[in-house]
Order: sequence, then structure tokens, then C-alpha cells
Amino acid sequence: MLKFNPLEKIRNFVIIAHIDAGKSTLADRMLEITKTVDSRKMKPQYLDQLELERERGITIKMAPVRMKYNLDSEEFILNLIDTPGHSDFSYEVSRALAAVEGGVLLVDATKGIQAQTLANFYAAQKAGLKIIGAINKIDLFHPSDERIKEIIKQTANLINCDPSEIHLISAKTGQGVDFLLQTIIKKIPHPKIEKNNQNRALIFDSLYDENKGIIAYVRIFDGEFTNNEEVKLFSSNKNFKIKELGFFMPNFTKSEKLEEGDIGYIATGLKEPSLIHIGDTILGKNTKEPLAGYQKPKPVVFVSFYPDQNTKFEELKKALEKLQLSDSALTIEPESNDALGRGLKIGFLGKLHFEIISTRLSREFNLNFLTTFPSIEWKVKIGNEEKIIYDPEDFPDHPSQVLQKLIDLEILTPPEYLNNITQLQNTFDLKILETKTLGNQVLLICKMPLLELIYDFDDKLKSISSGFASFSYKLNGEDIAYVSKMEILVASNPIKALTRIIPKKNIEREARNTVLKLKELLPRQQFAQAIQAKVDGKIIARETIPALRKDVTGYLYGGDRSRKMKLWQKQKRGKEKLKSMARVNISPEIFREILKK
Ligand SMILES: Nc1nc2c(ncn2[C@@H]2O[C@H](COP(=O)(O)OP(=O)(O)OP(=O)(O)O)[C@@H](O)[C@H]2O)c(=O)[nH]1
Ligand SMILES: [Mg+2]
Repeated sequence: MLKFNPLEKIRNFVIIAHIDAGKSTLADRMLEITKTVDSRKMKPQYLDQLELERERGITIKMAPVRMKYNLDSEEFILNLIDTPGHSDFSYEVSRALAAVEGGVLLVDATKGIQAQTLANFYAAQKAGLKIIGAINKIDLFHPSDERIKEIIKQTANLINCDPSEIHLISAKTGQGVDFLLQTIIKKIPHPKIEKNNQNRALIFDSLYDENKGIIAYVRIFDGEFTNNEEVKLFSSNKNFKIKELGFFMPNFTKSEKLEEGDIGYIATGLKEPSLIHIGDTILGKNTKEPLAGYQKPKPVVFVSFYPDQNTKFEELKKALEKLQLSDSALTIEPESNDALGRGLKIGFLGKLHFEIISTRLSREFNLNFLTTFPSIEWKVKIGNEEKIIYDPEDFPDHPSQVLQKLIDLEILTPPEYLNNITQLQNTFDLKILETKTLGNQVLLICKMPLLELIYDFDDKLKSISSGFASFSYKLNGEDIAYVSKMEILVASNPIKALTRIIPKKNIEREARNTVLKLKELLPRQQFAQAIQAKVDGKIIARETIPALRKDVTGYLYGGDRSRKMKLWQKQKRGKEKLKSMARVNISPEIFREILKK
């Protein structure tokens, strides 16, 4: 008699797509069909559990969930990982890809194939996954609509399958989702053992828990793990006893053991974040060799964080390290500044990533802090010395040469917006190198300085194309940059957080725009205050913030009001005042306003 192999009953898969294609909504229908979540508890985008995910209507974290489904009176285990679509969170996607055997590539019927559809598809293909194509939001179309036929054709072309294999679904109404689940079982291969007699788990994500310590999200590749077992972390060479293990249902649900092919969690009881590395292997009995880990992404946006008011440096550091456990794309390095003291230089994968972390730090950890202006990495030469500058404040006045990073950019658009996109070359330092046709869309191959992504390139591209054009990019090469440092002075005192690096050719215009915007954004005081932009020792733009009306110090400073008033009164002239101006807290929203072209 054939030995029953439990691996054959498991399917591990991701849902991948461009932002807003309906991945989390599709996950909702799967949770319902498989009765994983009680219908009374169901809410839209159920797996988006972070407060910020719900507020912004986007997925930030990947979310694993274990479901059960009966097909031909056999019960299958379906481990689904929902992924984010925004490119700032693409590291979440790539880690999820390494934990599964297959994926559903979702295409939004109202948009067709988009830039992240392509980027995610190629990443999944490289990871060797079996891909099933599905066109979502079909409820918005008549079945015979020509546009749908075209999207089916293009999706089939991309995946290299027959158009008849592309699923037509509505994550909203549930149409076609049951059939999709059956295809997942039939077409996605079941997990296979990598090595016999080994016990290995890949850590693809983690989370900090006050009681259980660090919880590792794992894919068991070989062998099994049981409660209370002594195991070891490969890279930190740290032994620990498994405190608890189990599955995502989608909440943590205890079990006795995790077996090969499973996706689940292991509570380590460890409290020290530096011991757990994403991509590390947990080694069980008789096991020495690790699994292949991940290539870490390169951060592109840098912001320094300094503790403020009652917040201590150590608290800020600990909070960031806890966030890093569940957001391993973050990089953290200590830093210090004359006026601001000890701080941390944080590397992000984009502007949105920075905004999210900044908001989580103040909301979830209740911390007060100041940040510098979001910056990219500048390679600066002064004489023979070469330095990498991340904080605009450190930028020298007369460098002999400055190098900046460039990106290869791919823009995918319906042809009717081609003209508008070409016009973007007037606003941004964008060079369109080549245009190709891709089905009924146009693919533009472009080059652009990375700096332009800090501005509102993404929003502008979206608005000039009614949301139809999309882009993806990768870092590639560097070029000489002609840039200068611009400082902003309020009542003659420089505000550190507003110092930034700007291309010389735009500097007059940027200076004017910035002081005009700040005039609106900064609070008024008892007396009229000059607001000035200074470059190379010269004031090149000036506005006046009119006097009072009412005191709105709150806009400028975080924290409690009576405290602020005391601070305000205590504030002395001269050095004291200069220091306090250096400590002005600028919110990510103000940065975003200033960065609009
Ligand atoms: N009409 C219609 N709307 C849908 C369908 N699926 C999703 N939507 C809507 O599309 C929007 C985005 O849905 P989400 O499920 O959050 O999309 P997502 O792909 O998870 O987005 P990210 O995780 O941020 O990349 C929401 O407003 C959904 O209600 C569908 O089948 N039909
Ligand atoms: Mg989502």
C-alpha cells in the first residue's frame, strides 16, 4: 500500500498584483468560502489589520493565513500569503515568494496590465513559482466586452499560457473565486522536501510580542518542529527553546507541531531583536546547514530621527528595532548632530515607507521625535576626499564634485497619455530612451535621477494619466549632479529639518515655492516673522509670515500644550533660541507639501 504523504495535501501560494487590483478583497472571499473567518466577523480587506492599512486602504505588510478546502471529498490545506502592491513594500512580496510554490497574478480589469503586474510577475517567475492568471473586477464589465478579451490575451501572453486558462473573477461579488481555488489545488505543486533527515525552517517575517518574545513567521522546508524543542538560529548561533508554535488562522492558533511544507509561527521567547534575522534558518535536531536566505534591498530614502521632549534616545532606538522586526527593509544606524544630539539615520525604500514608519512611531509607541528632510545618498568629493552624505545638513558649501544615483524607469501607459507623459520631461529630469508596444499599451524605457522620486513624480504621473500609467524602477548607475544646499531661516534662525539639496538649475524657483508654501504651512506668532531661503550664504527668496491672530504653536511642535507654552516662555534669546529653532518638528505632511512640483 502506498504511504500517505501529507505534503500532497498542502498548497502554499501568494496573491500578487499592482496596487489596488483587489488582492486583499480576493483574500476576503477565500476566507469566506473556506469558512476560515466567521461571516459575522468578516470586514472588507480582513487581512489588513494594521490601523494605518485600514486608514489608507492599502496593504503594507504581507499577511499569511491557513485555510481548509474540500475538493472531491479530500481536505486540502491552503496557505495563502496576501502581499502589498505598492513598490515601497516590494521586499514584503519577494520574501513571501520564497515561502510558497505558486501564485495568483491578479490583473485589474479596469486598468489592464500595470507596472507592478510585470515587476511582480518576473520576480515570481524567477523564484520558480507556478503562476495562475486572474482578471479581477469583472463585475464592472459585460462578458463580451472587447477590452476584457484584450486583457485576457495580454495576460496569457505574459504568463505564457492559453487564454482559456486565465480566470475571470470578481473579488467583490465572489464570482469565479471558488473555481479559482480549485485551480490552485490542481495546478500549484505541493511542497517538496529539500533534504531528508533535516529540520529546517526559513524565517520570512517576524513580530515583537511582549509575552512570547519575538515571533518568527516560518516556512518549514524540511522535517518538523515541536513545542518546547531546543533549536538554534543559524546566523546568530543562538539556541532557544520553542515557547509556542502554530498556524495563522489568521490569528495565532497554537498547535503541537509544524511539519514540512507548513507555513506557521514559532514563538522564540527571545527579547533581543538583533538575534533574529529575516531570511535566517531555524535549525532543528541534527541539522547544521542553513537554507538560502534573502538578498536585502537597498534603501533609497534616508531620514535622521532625533528624540524630542520627554522621549529618550534609547526608547526611540528600541521602538525602531521592534518595527524593524516586522519591516526588515528598514536600515538603522546611529548618528549625532551638534544641535540635536544623538539620533538614528534610517534608510527607507521610498517616501511612503518613511511616512508609514514615522506615523507608526508616534502612534503605536507614543514617541516624540524630530526628523531631517528626506534625502537620497550623495557621493561628495572635497579635494581628494570622498564622502557619502545622507543628511542635507552635512552637505559642504563648495564640493569639487557631487555624484547622484540614477534609476532605470519603466512606465506602462495606454497610448492616449503618451503626450502628457512626454511633457513630464519639462517638469522632471526624465529622459525617455525608448518606446515599445506591449499589447495595446506603450512601455517607455526611461532614465531619471533618483532624486526625482522624492518629489511627487508618482502623483503627477497618476494625475496626468487619470491613474492609468504606472511605473517601476531599479537603481542603475550614477551621474554628476549640479546641486546646492538650501537652508530655510525663520526670524533669521535656520530650521534644520527644512535644509535640503536642490539642483542648481531649479533653485530659484524651488526657493520661491518653498517660502510661499511655508508661509501658509507654518504657524503665526505674536509678531510678523521673516521666512528666508539661503543658498551659498545668500538669501534668494523671502516672505513674511504675518503676525498672530491666534497662537498655533501646536502645528509646529508635537506634544502636550501646557508643556509647549512653558517651553515657549522659557525660551531665551541668543543661543537658546537658535537651538530651539533647530528643534522645530516638521511633520511628514509638510515635507510632502513642500515636495510637490
Ligand atoms: N468593483 C470591484 N471592485 C473591487 C473588486 N475587488 C476589489 N475591488 C475594490 O478595489 C479596491 C482595492 O481593493 P484591495 O483589495 O484593497 O486591493 P489590493 O490589491 O489588496 O491593494 P494593495 O494591497 O494596497 O495593493 C477596493 O476599493 C475594493 O473594494 C472587484 O472585484 N470589483
Ligand atoms: Mg491589499
